[in-house]
Amino acid sequence: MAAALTPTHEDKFSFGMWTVGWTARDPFGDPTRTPLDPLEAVAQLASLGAWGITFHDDDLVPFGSSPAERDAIIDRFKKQLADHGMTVPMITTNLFTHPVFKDGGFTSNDRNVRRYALRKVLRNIELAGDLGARTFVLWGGREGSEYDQAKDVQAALDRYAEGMNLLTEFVIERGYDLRFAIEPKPNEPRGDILLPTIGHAIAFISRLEHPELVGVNPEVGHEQMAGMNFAGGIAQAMWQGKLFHIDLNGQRGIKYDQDLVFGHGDLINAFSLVDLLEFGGVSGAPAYTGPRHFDFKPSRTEDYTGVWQSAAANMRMYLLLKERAASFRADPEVHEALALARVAELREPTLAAGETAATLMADRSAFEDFDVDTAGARGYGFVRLNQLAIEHLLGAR
Ligand code: GLT
Ligand code: MN
Ligand code: MN
Repeated sequence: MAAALTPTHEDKFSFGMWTVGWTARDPFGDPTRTPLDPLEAVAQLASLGAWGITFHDDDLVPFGSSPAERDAIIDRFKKQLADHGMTVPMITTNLFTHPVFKDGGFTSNDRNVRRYALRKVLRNIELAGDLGARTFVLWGGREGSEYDQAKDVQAALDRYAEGMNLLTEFVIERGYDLRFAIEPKPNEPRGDILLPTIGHAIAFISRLEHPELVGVNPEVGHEQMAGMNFAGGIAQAMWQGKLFHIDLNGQRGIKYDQDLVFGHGDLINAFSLVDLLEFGGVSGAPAYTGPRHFDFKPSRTEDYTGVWQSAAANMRMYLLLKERAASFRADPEVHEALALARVAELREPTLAAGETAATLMADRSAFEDFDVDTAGARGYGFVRLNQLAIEHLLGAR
């Protein structure tokens, strides 16, 4: 395998324990795989070249374990991490599996459930602090409803914000170096989920007491389920300074959440995404330096050989796309097409330094003397640029 396609710790590839550990139960069928020991997940992912593993509280410590059992499990897990040189960059809490959360956690209509959910998260934040995780993800899959009359959405947002404010206060008090990342999703398992897209989540965050501690963890498939352009959404999250974490996977159009291997869905958008993450910063530097986290589900057809092949495929897809994006960026014909398309010109402020509405109104060249017919007739060459991108993606150049 070419060196550039072999995952290393510099690539910061991480996987949810629930991804490789998914036993493939779906709404129509029983599991097709036996449960995976978390220690085995660490060993296998490490051997494939992954850098980190992430988990929900209940993925590691079965729901309802005694405090002594919990401590023993965590100790064994820490030793396994150390033995395999693996890190835990992110932790999250399961507020969706147990029936108690059927109407949500932070936004359940039942106040006692909301208090229980907050306690469950606080306990898990202590574990995150203990393991040195830097990001705490909150995916509110059950925060929502099926029926408009059943949920007072404005009250639910109040309770969501109340919960987030408590969590940020707690992290500040304890002095943890931990930030929160809200993961949007439009629907599934609820009919409609609160904070359905990146934009909704960012708008919500702006109303919190400590917005600086809260960002987003967008997932490829979740935006694409809603017909959104994922690379475009990520660019806005970056522009807002809110891309705290990312869930990479694949989705083929507007349908149920497929959680395919990264790049096995909309490949062109995956190419644009990797190009943005790796080369979209200042002078072609990476625009994002956090974990490249895979949140996929090995298909139900796969046995454990297929599970590990799928895990490896995520990292290889990312590295292949990175290599293809580098080749696109290095091509002189691409530079020429970018120049003709005036892509860089958009970086130039529309107004000159110190210009005001009055000086713009006095500038005849901007309006009275501006030749709109010539400007309107001129082509931008965007199709040629896109063709060049796809030729690089296909390895044709
Ligand atoms: C769940 C969901 C994912 C979230 C995980 C974090 S759990 O599998 O489908 O998108 O990222 O809670
Ligand atoms: Mn998903
Ligand atoms: Mn996810």
